[in-house]
Amino acid sequence: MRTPTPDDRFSFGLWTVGWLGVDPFGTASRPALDPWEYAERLAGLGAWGITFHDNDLFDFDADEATKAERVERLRRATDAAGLVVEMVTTNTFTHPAFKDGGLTSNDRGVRRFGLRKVLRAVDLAAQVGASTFVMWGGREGAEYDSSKDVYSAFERYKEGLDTVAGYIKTQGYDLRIGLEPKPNEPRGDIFLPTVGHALALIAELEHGDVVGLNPETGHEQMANLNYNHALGQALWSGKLFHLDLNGQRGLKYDQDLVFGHGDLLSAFFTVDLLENGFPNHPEGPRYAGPRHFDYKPSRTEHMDGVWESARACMSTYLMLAERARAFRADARVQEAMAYSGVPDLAVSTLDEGETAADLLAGDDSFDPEVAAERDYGFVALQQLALEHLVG
Ligand code: GLT
Ligand code: MN
Ligand code: MN
Ligand code: MN
Repeated sequence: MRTPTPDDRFSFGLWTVGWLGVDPFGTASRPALDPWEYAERLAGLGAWGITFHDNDLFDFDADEATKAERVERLRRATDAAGLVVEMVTTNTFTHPAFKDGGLTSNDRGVRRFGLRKVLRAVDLAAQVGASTFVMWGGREGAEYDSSKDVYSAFERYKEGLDTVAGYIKTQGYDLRIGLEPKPNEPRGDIFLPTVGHALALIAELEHGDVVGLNPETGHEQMANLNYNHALGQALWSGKLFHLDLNGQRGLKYDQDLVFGHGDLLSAFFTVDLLENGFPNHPEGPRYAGPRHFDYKPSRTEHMDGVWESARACMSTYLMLAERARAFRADARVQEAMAYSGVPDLAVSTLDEGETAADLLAGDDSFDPEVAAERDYGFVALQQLALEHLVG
């Protein structure tokens, strides 16, 4: 398999390779490096970009001078390594002040503090040239139904998002917000549990035009949902601004495995969609953003394993991309798709100008008994995908 290059536009959160293995049951299993050291190593592996939270770079209580010094230090390292900082986000989940949320905490003081922290991170994102600002509301939620007025929570969520999106516009920043859904963890239930919920909130925003999605593989799968349908609907809505690729096996805690180490067949179709577009609409809408990984190198691995896992994310993606291209180019696949009626779904159901009344008045020579006998051949088509995947 070829080595990744910046043209592949792979990017990593600094918190991914930088995860020390701290979990609810154990302390760190690896030493900490400085942010610029992670960045340099990622560049050496062929990554194109990095992403970070404000507090991946400087401590929660850092003074202005320290912040500026560390931002400058990272900037020198990324410039020297030819890395792009493509996305920045805010940590509104680690500090216990955020235990009931940042933008939707019952405590108004916390909400004002949280919003200020987000706005400062937006400035930082613009300063380092990021094009996406992710908002993962991991603490926006509840454990107990008695504890939240959900109407008020959505009023405050909307108010917060519109304040941030409006600020981006007023400042003239070339930034778009990517909301990241997740059903639970760390809260018992998180608001915006799925891509669909986030799309519905965006539709209510005043500045929704600059707000879209950052869907994560494992987060949709934790909700027992189909990640590729989530990506597809976000694309169809013009809202797939960014993504977090990783692996998850079933309904359990957020595993954040290496991309492909969860549901491999689903990962194949994720890459197929990203690389080849919709089968009936290869011209678009297409996802043109970074191939961004948000995973955790398992706690059992030391530093070699960290770099190995980052390499694995990229090489799995490249292998799947090659196989997905071969899948689409295979004449047997095109035939199977035609037999399955995949292209026919692109044809509008009504004739041009035809109304519901026309349809009702029209001929009803259609025989449902004949349609009932149709064979769709979906299994054969799927097996061709599997052949390409493992062949
Ligand atoms: C956190 C979370 C991720 C989000 C990050 C952005 S932070 O690690 O689990 O899924 O993408 O805030
Ligand atoms: Mn996750
Ligand atoms: Mn995560
Ligand atoms: Mn994520």
